[in-house]
Amino acid sequence: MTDNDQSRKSILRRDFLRLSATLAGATAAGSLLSCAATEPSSPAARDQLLEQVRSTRLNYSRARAVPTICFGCTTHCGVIGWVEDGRVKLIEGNPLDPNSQGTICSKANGLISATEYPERLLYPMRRVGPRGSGRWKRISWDEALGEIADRLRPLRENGTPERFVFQYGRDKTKGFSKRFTDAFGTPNRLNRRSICSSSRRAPLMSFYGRDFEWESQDVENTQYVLNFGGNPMEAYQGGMFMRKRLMDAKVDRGAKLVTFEVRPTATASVSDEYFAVNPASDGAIALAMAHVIVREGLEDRDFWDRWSTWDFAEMSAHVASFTPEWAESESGIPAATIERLAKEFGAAAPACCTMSNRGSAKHYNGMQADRAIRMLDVLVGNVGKPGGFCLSTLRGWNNRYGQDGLPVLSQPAPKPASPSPWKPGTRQFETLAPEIQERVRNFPQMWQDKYFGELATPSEYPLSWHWYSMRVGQLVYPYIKEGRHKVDLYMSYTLGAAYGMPEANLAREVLADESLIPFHVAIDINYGEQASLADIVLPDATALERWDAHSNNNYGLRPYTGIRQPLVEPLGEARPAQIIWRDLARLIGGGMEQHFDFEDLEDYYREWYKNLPIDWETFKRDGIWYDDKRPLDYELYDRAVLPEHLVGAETDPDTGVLYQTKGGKRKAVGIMQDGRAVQGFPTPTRRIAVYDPIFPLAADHVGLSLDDGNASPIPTYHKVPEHKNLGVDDYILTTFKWNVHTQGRSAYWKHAAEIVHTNHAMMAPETAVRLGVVTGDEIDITTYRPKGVAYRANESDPVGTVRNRVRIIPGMHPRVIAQAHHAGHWEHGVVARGGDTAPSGGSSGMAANTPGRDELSRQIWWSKERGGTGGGVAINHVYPINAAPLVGGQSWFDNVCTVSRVDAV
Ligand SMILES: Nc1nc2c(c(=O)[nH]1)N[C@H]1C(S)=C(S)[C@@H](COP(=O)(O)OP(=O)(O)OC[C@H]3O[C@@H](n4cnc5c(=O)[nH]c(N)nc54)[C@H](O)[C@@H]3O)O[C@H]1N2
Ligand SMILES: Nc1nc2c(c(=O)[nH]1)N[C@H]1C(S)=C(S)[C@@H](COP(=O)(O)OP(=O)(O)OC[C@H]3O[C@@H](n4cnc5c(=O)[nH]c(N)nc54)[C@H](O)[C@@H]3O)O[C@H]1N2
Ligand code: SF4
Ligand SMILES: [Mo]
Repeated sequence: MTDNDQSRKSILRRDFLRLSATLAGATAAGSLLSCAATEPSSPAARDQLLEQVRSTRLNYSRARAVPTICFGCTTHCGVIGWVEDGRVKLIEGNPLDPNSQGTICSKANGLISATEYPERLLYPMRRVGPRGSGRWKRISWDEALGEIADRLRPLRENGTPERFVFQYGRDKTKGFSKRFTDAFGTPNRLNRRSICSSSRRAPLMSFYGRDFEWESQDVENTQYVLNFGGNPMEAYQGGMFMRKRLMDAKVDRGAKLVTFEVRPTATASVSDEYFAVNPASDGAIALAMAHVIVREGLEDRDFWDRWSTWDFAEMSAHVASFTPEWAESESGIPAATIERLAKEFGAAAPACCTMSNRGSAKHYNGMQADRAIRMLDVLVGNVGKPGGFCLSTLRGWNNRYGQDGLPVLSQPAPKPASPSPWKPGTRQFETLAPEIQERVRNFPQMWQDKYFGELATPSEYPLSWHWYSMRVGQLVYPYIKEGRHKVDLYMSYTLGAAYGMPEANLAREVLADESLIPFHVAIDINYGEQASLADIVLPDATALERWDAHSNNNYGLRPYTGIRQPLVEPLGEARPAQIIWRDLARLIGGGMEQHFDFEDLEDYYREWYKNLPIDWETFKRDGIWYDDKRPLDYELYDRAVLPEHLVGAETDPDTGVLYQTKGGKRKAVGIMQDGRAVQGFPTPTRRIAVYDPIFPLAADHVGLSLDDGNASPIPTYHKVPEHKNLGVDDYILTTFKWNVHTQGRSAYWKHAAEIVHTNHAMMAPETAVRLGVVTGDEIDITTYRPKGVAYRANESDPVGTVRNRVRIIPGMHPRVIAQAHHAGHWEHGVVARGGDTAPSGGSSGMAANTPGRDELSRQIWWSKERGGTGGGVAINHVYPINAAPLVGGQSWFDNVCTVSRVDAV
């Protein structure tokens, strides 16, 4: 190819991208139009339709462009909202964002749908019927906050603040809610990271240290990507940041993408090679690749010896037994293929990287699978190299990983102190069950110092809170049911547990039980399944109406930050959650109020960002601050230790690790390499902990057999116990995310629901033949409770059955049945319910008289009433609670199921 050809190709590619960006925008705007485009049967309806079209059309010359940060999914792209006549009309990408580089996906405009949804929550509401009955009355903010404060105050005054339990899903207030729970004094800040990514993050934090809980592969410059079960073209935390970079790397630079999956995703479709693997076998493939790399001498020995904690000879002996032939028998991928791919990966080093996500990690053996995958990067020495597995300073601007001269950004003072750990002798400790007290007493000091009771720090899962507060969200409800923790007031925020947790029926049962949860406050923007089980519902301002601080790891490999700012005033009486907590703190009093001494959220965030090298107005105008003068974050580990960390530092003569003692605490700050004091990695050894003794240590303390793969200090493979003796009629039930939807919260975004509104059970053609079904047939899927897992909600077997329709997908693994998340709602309004005006699991009575709802119902052309599919089926009651040992990550993709055809009568 000539230079000319090359540049023409890039130009064509650029034009294509520009065109597709325009089309993406147009699709979003177009869908707004199409919301209105329904059967203009009468002249009046037609006029109304035209008016609606006119009012949604954006007049660029009159509109104001305001940058903010998208909240459409976990990726958090910088976006620009076009505001006209007090409404946001269109959302586009912000080209100043170094992560998203000006791109957005179709979900971004869902923020407008969420804001303008006719059935949106606009007023505080108090339950009037039994909990869950759907009977509500509108109340004033004073009444709502007054009642909540009156219930909370005595808990604090009586010294039992822990009976206030706060659980969040996507909290992007970045520490504001913690300010509230800390000031209150409760350690029970719970999340649901374990059902999301904890088993994916733990291996990273073990290898590289807590500051690198997420990587930033240099996809832009890579030559080769080995992807184990990530779906960046449709989902993925940071998928948007990879999408354009991956396509540029592939099209402009001929990079190769190889994907291991169980179904043909969009990522698989743009991959050069896609393999449907046996479920939960990714770790076997990775170890066999390590075997080939070592056997062929493709490793970067110098990098390994310098940076890994594991002796090369011992590692070689370990991987020797994981042959490609063995991996073929585990994974179904031919040995010759594994061998070829390993050699290609090794040959591309250091411009190569691994990628993985829930597909590899959310299994009983997933934590070790990800450790095996991560080891491949260390072996070929691509870590921190151009085109390699890079680590940017996550929350770089907080400067936790010692970058030189970065502005320090932090919450305004006075910040409240965090609650104290529950140690033997404290009142809280003495309330624990004797066997739990015993376990905690036996913990090493480092865990005793972090123990805050069974909800926040479940003692059976010490690694869930060892590196970072990941918690074990799916156990919160069963633990409350078991009486492990007494709750007086439960507050949920951005959380859809009643719909999206595994065994969501158990979550609902506990949420509905007033003896277990006497009072439930839900802070939400929409009346979903979670809010339907509350006593008071508080309407939050949407992401287009509020402030939030922003932080992400940086795929542009330079520190950056952004700001979420209000584009429009909150509708109705909605209020930003921060204002809700401020006002509650003032009402509760007792000193809490001193941490909430601000009138305006803008003042609060201005103070937070006061050390940015640009002024506040410029920051608001750009929406993003990016330090483009800095060297890229390559080989951070090789940078000199900061001078302030060298003061009084001592070197351990055996390991070369540099320690500094500050305030009586000894901390590793760097490592000597070739006579230089360099930073290394923020792990205790300042090296990459490919060998990490924390796993057997944790196992030992919770009584997990050291034969269990989860207990291994080195990356290993162990078969999922319940997959060992699969019968011929057993299948594996999996689940996934659609590109146009986001979790449980987008089903009512009409443009998204028009594209995808159901969730058929997907299966390979050969599976359908075995079962004697064709697309559209009904089947019953029954799941069974996994044997031998650390926690079992109860011993009953099976878990449940879901009736769904078949959709045949060529290219799927024949053992796998896959059902998408997002569909099957019975709340979140009439769009989410696929036109069903009579919800099955409780009633959203509050919405019955919402203006515009009838019109909205008429527009749902996919409703069952009109012969369509309706809104799909709720599936989460059949996914068993299945917390893998130590880290507690939910094994979403291991479920053994049987399938039977529902014969037509
Ligand atoms: N469009 C969209 N984007 C999102 C989200 C969303 O809801 N919608 N949610 C965000 C969130 S919270 C998350 S956690 C991320 C999730 O991002 P991803 O992890 O990339 O996506 P998932 O769909 O959760 O699961 C990944 C894939 O694992 C596959 N899989 C199942 N079992 C196996 C296996 O044994 N081996 C392999 N190799 N693959 C397997 C499934 O088929 C599925 O496609 O996406 C984020 N981005
Ligand atoms: N079957 C199946 N289940 C899954 C998954 C799967 O792939 N398949 N994925 C799992 C994963 S990875 C995750 S992360 C979880 C997600 O589970 P959840 O954290 O429960 O996330 P959502 O379902 O998005 O629900 C969040 C709630 O937040 C509300 N909300 C949205 N925006 C705002 C806002 O701006 N302010 C406030 N206050 N509330 C808001 C929504 O209305 C909704 O009620 O689901 C898990 N469940
Ligand atoms: S990927 Fe997520 S954050 Fe980015 S534009 Fe789409 S919805 Fe918004
Ligand atoms: Mo997630």
